[in-house]
Amino acid sequence: MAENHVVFRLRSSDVVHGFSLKDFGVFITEGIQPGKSTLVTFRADKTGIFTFSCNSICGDKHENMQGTLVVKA
Ligand SMILES: [Cu+2]
Repeated sequence: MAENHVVFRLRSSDVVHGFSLKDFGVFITEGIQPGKSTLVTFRADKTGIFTFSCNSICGDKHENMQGTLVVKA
């Protein structure tokens, strides 16, 4: 397995959420169902600071559901 192969296991404890990491072409379209794990894999083939966010309308705080992924060499 290559060093830059990344696996995220995404889970929700309340409602259906989404996940988007557009810089690496990652888009969860079927939603992250509560109580289930959704695996996301991608190759972190570039370094930098990248934004990920929820791409499923999940409630009042949906717009705040984002974070940063830091990929270092
Ligand atoms: Cu959301």
